[in-house]
Amino acid sequence: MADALRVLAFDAVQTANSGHPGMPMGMAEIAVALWAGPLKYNPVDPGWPDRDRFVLSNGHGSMLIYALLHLTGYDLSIDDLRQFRQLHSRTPGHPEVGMTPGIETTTGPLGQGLANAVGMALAERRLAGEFNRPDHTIVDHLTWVFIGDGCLMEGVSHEACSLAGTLGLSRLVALYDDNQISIDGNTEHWFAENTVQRFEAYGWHVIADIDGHDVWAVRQATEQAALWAREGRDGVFAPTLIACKTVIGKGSPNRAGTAKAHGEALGAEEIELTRQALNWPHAPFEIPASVKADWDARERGQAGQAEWVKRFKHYQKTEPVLAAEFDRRMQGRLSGLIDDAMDAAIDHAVNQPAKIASRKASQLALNQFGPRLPELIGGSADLTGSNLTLFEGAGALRRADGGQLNDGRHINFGVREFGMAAIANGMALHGGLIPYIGTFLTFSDYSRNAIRMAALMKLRVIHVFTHDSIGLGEDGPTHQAVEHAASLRLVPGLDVWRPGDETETAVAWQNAIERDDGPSALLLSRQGLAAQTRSPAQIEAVHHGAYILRDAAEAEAVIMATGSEVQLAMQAREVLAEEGVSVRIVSMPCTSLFDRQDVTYKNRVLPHNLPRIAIEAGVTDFWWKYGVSAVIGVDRFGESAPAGQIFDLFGLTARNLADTVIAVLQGAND
Ligand SMILES: Cc1ncc(C[n+]2csc(CCOP(=O)(O)OP(=O)(O)O)c2C)c(N)n1
Ligand SMILES: [Mg+2]
Repeated sequence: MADALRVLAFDAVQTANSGHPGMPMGMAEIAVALWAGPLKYNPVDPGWPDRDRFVLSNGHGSMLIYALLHLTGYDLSIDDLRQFRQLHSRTPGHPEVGMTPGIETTTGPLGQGLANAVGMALAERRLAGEFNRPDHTIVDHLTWVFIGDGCLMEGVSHEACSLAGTLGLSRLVALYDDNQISIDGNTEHWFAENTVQRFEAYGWHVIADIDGHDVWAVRQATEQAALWAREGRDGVFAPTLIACKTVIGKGSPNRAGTAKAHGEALGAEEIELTRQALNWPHAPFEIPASVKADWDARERGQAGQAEWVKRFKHYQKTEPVLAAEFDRRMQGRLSGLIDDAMDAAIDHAVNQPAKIASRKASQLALNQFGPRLPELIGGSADLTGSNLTLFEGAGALRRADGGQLNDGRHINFGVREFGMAAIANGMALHGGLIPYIGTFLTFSDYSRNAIRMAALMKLRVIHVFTHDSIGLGEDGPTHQAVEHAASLRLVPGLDVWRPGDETETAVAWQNAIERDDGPSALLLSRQGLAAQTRSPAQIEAVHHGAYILRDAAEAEAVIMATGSEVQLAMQAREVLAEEGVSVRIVSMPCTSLFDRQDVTYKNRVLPHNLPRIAIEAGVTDFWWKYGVSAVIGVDRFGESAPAGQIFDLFGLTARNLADTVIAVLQGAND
């Protein structure tokens, strides 16, 4: 069975003349042990809720999972494998969720799949706590993840595995491909720590020194881990690492054990030698019927799922409300309560207008959304009191007895921004939860690639980024975001919100929650922002991403502003009015959403015949795409000082904005 995986992998890589044969060849027996062993899956229905989750964190070995999916009976044909790495094929270079049935997460950026798996295991326990009842265990699965040396070298593996150990996520099992090879060669020169002791220090269970080419040995280890997952090991509930000694490219006489096996086609000659060594006489992409029959997991999968369906039907009878709620949650549908939450949030903003920071406004909105939407689960990277991510009644999520989690809905992620973001992706991928996570905007760089992955995977993950500009003041340039709003807006599919007051913040939250095809980032101020008044129609218009906040009958120019600069624009408007100049104020809390509006709306908000002046406390480059005549912003790092002084220093004042408008108008009239 293992050789079928090997051969499919090196033949597909050879056909594409690109890809990674070494890892699939080295992990073939481990894959057999798990996929023909304790892994719970149904090729006929890849999405059934209580399947085990399987993550290939060392995603360069994508041919391993494609071969597995094909052989076990998923809807992935041999022709799909022939198309490996070709345009629009279902077998892209690295596994991509949504492209291929059975792929649970997009992997390739090393280490993140492992962190995703931690998020999946966390989601499983959270949902088990919510939905399981005595005698009704409907959430009861494991998360298995393959990892390589690269995953373990990446810092994110430390962040995620440390937290997984602390939370005692026993249903997480990692299988480590310990082949001592990465691209540059033998890892002894750059990766020499004791991995077993490292994971023991995290509080994991470790099964060490397994011969990764001995299917029986690996099978025993996986079954042991599955037992510990549910019953604990001497009363201790912890994730398990199974460290398997392997040989990269195993089976290839001349490439095995060398870095050359990692990412190069074997070549016709070596393939011939490998076929001989494996005693595999069949042509490329030809799998003997007996081997296929051994691999076919459809019957077993159907039976496993049927057993769960029976249990679920019973649950539906005795717990009909919970069962319906479980269905709703796993399908990612929102309940009507979101409208009540929104109405309450807007009511508060409109009827009790106050100068508050948008981070505070965010918490007020969360206080409405959180209690009504049980799928919302939040957290912060050790900045809970600053990010204001804790809503009333949320409680802190903690490990509980017997491998359970308590019912807390706020996660203290610790100072682990990247891990937090990748874990949140895993929670969203698992289904049943909408994760939101917080840190300072400037540290979005730490989580950056996980944000990108969320956008690539179209995941509903909400990033709460507070302290969004020089407006945070005395903490100085290390903490003051300057380029971050603009640079996050460059990520395709990420909606970046920079709301200007409580009303816009509530709308931002609603959009982020309702959006089911991508992540959102909410950029929020530390400092208080004046509340603006709006008509009901204007409140509706916030949902367009940009709208006319104040108009003038004979407007001569448009001022475009976001976030904390909306209030400055409004002040400048008054200054200009006194000097006989009328301007329109356009608030642009979410530029990408505005960009998606129809052309008529866009032209109405930003008519071509009026000059545009933009103001935002960040780099100015972004704004030129809107055909502006001038931008006031911050094109260098900030300063450590009280916020007001820094705003003055950079000319982010109503006076300077008014003067700039006048200068633009004079220039236009010259
Ligand atoms: C974050 C990240 N950095 C770099 C790479 C490029 N890369 C792909 S595989 C690899 C080496 C991985 O070594 P290992 O996990 O031991 O894989 P093996 O060669 O054993 O298959 C590197 C550096 C990547 N995919 N992701
Ligand atoms: Mg390796």
